[in-house]
Amino acid sequence: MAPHLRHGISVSLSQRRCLLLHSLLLSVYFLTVAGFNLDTSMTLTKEGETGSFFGFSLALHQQLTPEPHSWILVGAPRARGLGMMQRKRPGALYRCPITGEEFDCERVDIDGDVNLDWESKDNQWLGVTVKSQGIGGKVVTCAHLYELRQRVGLPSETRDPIGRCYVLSEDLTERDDLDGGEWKFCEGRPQGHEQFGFCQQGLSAAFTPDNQFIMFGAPGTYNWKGLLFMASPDEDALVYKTLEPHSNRPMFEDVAQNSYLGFSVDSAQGIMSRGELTFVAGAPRANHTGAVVLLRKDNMYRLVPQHILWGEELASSFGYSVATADLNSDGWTDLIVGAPNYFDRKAEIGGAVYIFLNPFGNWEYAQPIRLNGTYDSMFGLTVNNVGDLDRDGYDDIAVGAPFDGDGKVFIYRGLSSGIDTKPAQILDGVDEGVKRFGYSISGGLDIDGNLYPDLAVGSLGDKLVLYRSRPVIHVTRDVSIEPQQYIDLEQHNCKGRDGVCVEVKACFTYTAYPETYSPDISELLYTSLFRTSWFFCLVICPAVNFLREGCGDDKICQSNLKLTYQFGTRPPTSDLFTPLPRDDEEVAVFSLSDQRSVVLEVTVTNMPSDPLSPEEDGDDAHAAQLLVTLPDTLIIILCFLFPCAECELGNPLKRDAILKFYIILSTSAITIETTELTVNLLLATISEQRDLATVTAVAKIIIELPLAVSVLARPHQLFFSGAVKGESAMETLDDVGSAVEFEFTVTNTGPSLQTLGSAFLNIMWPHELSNGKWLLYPTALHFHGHPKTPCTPHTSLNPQEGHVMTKGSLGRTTPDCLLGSARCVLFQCPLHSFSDSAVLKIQGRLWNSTFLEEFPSVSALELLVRANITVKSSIKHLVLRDAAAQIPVMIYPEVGLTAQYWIPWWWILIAILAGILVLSLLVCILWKCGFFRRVQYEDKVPQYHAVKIPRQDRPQFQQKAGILQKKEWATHWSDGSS
Ligand SMILES: [Ca+2]
Ligand SMILES: [Ca+2]
Ligand SMILES: [Ca+2]
Repeated sequence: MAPHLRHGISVSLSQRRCLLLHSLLLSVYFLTVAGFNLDTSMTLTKEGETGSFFGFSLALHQQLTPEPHSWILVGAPRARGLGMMQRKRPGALYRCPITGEEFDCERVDIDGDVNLDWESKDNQWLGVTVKSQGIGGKVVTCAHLYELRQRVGLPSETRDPIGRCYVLSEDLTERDDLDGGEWKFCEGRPQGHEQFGFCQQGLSAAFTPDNQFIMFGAPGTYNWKGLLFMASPDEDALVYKTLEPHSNRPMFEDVAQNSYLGFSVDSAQGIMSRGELTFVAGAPRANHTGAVVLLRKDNMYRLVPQHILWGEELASSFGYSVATADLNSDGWTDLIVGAPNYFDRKAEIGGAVYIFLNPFGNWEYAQPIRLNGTYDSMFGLTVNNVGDLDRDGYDDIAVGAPFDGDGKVFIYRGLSSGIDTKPAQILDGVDEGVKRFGYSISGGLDIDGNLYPDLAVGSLGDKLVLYRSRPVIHVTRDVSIEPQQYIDLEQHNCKGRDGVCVEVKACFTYTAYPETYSPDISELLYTSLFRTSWFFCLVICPAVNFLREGCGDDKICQSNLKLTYQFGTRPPTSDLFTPLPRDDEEVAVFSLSDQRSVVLEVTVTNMPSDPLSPEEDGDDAHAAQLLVTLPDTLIIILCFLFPCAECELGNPLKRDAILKFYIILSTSAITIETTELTVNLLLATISEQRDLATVTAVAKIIIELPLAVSVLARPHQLFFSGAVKGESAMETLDDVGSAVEFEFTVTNTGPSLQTLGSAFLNIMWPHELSNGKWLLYPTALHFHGHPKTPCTPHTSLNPQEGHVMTKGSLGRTTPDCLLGSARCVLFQCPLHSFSDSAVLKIQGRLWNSTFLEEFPSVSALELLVRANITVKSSIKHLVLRDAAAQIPVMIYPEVGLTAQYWIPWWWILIAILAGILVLSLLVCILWKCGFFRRVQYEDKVPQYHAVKIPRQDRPQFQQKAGILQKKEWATHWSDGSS
């Protein structure tokens, strides 16, 4: 038989060999995947005062000055007070050294005294939050129930739990002016629960990774809508905050009242885009399911929502905790959201954590992975990025479930594919004798100097446990089988005996961190495995079985895979696919303005090519695959139907199958130079089909620059008056005429374009009449753009302050540059890469004398100033949208000026008499023609009767919030009966 038996094969290995190989791979597998490296045998435990909630919050911290020292900072929000506050419970912050002692934590000396005339610190929960900025950085701790008191002792006494925070320098002292407890944003603002009275600032707090800001959650603000404040730890009065209720929201609403926005906070770069910092705030009661709001700061000191992730189940408290980590190490930060009250009685789930792998900033396509906790465990009460525990290059996370038994902490490992949903390690409170273990977690900092980050876990049982990480070696295996795909039964290749042999090669490599680390592995079973490069070959003789179903009577699988595609768009929330329009050459055209994705619809069929003889081909396609190759400018966000990495279409893809699926591609990497989208698609199968070749899906790109220009003139009415003045007589600008300022604003509504060097803002400035007399005299030009490339020409402007340029000669015309009756000077300003807007201001003067001389008898003149954007570019696929604007300026003579040009009285008399004569003639002619005879309408023509409704019977207009709510049809209402 010919050696082209290409069928799906299943190889059954001989029993003994199989076991050997299997046990070998299993041992390697264990070494590779088990994130086992938190040492549970040598933990450190610290204990605080009973009932103080010591360990409610904690933070690993390292100071560098005055001497290096590592600490575990611990919040104890129910700790008893000292001095004046004995018998009260104001809470406290503790610092614990890294020692084997259990009771050596000391109280940090802050918040010592209280003034009962205007504040109350009993039950203020100092230590509800504690965060460290990192090695040598600052520390923040808060008391979210700190109260302001007013009118103390009076019946009208008020108490407002505004909350406050303390910022401390690295050694936990107050070193500069901004250190200390004056971080009270809600003090001095309007009080009451509908305003800032119940702010509860500091229920959450976080430093931003760029060290520029501290974020404070204040979930009680605005009737528990919640608010996020952000301020600089080094600069006073730089406060950003989320939107106020009812303020104008150009993008979209954030959350409603009772949402608790700011219950949890975090921030990171690479969430919405690579370079930009995005702020993350949990709102666990938003819309009753909970939400997480992604925000950016704008230039008006606001934190503006960019995207909202909603919870999926009622009352699940989605957003109770949030964390950011790059789990798959792709440079895009992923989100981890806890929903500790998620509940499913049937499935016995109590608490969930959602892992959102970042879809390259296209959050509308985010599809979370849900990790479930056990019944009533409150799994997800806290979620934390604990750094790369095993130093494999992927961030790892820890999830607390304080009511799972005595409390547990689950460690999950990041992977190139996202996350390993099986916990790599489970830390159990039972092992440490701690109850409600896992209420707080802090990690990411190497406390013992072995270059592996360590982990501290707090509890509600006044105890905490520090786990140290052990070094890890990573073993990778590479198993290959020869021959790879096809086994030729004719080739009896076993040495020394009959039969077909398959050769299996397995190579093992280990890496260790740090590189100098030399693990002692002599005790391991397969000692020879652990050399940096080692491989062995195992030769086995299998029995080979062929699958022959679905291949017709000839037992040869001849498939007929065909592929068609079309580009289109598809909203994230619906299945509606809209193909892209096509140009004259039938090529799809993708107009890129603000869309973030494009969809490729692929249809694969496996039909007989000739329906009359179906046995010839169209057999099952075994191991059918689609190989997708993309240029650098495209990134796959999501594939429907199959996992993107493998593109398995089925094994086999059956006869008569029709498979339709969608590949969603991110456009974020498309640049101005990209002219077309090309995606190479190649079908593959091990069945017999010779005509499979790469299909290139192509679409043209037209880039629409979403630039807009708008013009504003101040004032938009100008007047001329006075007497004609010779040019030589003018000395100051006031002699020229009225001042006017034009403001041209260029906005870019789309994403920031990096290569905009060839675009220009052009202003057509009507500076003179065609006879050369001055019209609008430019005096100054200010452009907020690139400082090194100024606008051109600058010589047209007033050359010397206080002096005026001169013109001559005479004529009479209407001023418009496009009609040729006026001449314009072209001001051109280069637009460099900018993200929001660029503003050009030109000040000018009306040349009074020209208007007096040339337009003495007009009542109004219109002068047009035009602006547009042009692109000097060889790029043909660039289109400008809304890129032109013009503004008319009305010019009037000052009152009294036109009066001097009077008309003789007899002109008027003659005109009136002539008018009466013409009217009489007209009436006479119409009468003769029967125009005034009444027309008789048919009865069936509907008649309209106007009935006057008495005033008291008319519908009354409602006065709502100061705005008159008019019915649509009542535009103008004049009433004779009032
Ligand atoms: Ca990522
Ligand atoms: Ca890791
Ligand atoms: Ca360590």
